[in-house]
Amino acid sequence: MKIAALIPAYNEAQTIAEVLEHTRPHVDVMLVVDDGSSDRTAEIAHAQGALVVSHVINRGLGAAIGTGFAAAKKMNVDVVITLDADGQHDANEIPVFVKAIQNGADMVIGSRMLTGFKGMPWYRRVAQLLGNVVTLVLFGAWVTDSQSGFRAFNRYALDKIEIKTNRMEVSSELVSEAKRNQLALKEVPIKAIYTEYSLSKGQSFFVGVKTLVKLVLRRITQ
Ligand SMILES: Nc1nc2c(ncn2[C@@H]2O[C@H](COP(=O)(O)OP(=O)(O)O)[C@@H](O)[C@H]2O)c(=O)[nH]1
Ligand SMILES: [Mg+2]
Repeated sequence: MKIAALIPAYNEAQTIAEVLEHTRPHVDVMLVVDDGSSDRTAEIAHAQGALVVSHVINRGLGAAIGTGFAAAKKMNVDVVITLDADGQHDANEIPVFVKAIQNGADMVIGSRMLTGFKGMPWYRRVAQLLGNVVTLVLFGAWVTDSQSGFRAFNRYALDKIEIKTNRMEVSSELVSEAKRNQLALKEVPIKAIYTEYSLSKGQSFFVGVKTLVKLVLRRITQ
């Protein structure tokens, strides 16, 4: 089974090397989609042995995941694991995702709620829960961590999922696509690591509101 890590990264030069070091032992291929970073993200990722695809301009998380899925399919990958480039995910948990796929899941979401939101600031918990409710109301699919970036997809899921959104809406869209395609969706508990760095760089309340509006538009026009 060929396993690829797909790491979307936007200006993560500070953390990408460490993320790749921890990811390397668990996968066959490391794919970094550098989304128009203006820092040394691409260069560092390349030096760490990752395959790097760069967007010329910043196109957003959804576009980056789309680029990564296309590359993974071309490389005939069996499983894609997405994880964040800012060090918020523990790559040592990758085998849990692979196991869930081996046990029959098409798509796996790492859920911070299943570990009791440990270490997650309260305002993030609220935003997180809101994301779940919005995903349920708009797309009729309930998951306990709709905004999680730690996920796994098998080849069947990669072939079925169509990503049409460009930015942070992609997290809810992936859940919606799982439902539309009747994918076997499983959740596994994950830790989330909140450092000062990741919190200062993370998405703001304003992005949350923008994402909500785009999701409503996506729902209306689909
Ligand atoms: N490709 C791409 N990735 C992004 C963008 N913004 C954030 N990311 C990546 O997506 C992941 C999660 O983003 P982050 O801002 O930490 O979201 P949060 O942790 O949910 O607040 C990180 O690996 C970021 O590097 C973007 O515009 N394009
Ligand atoms: Mg983050």
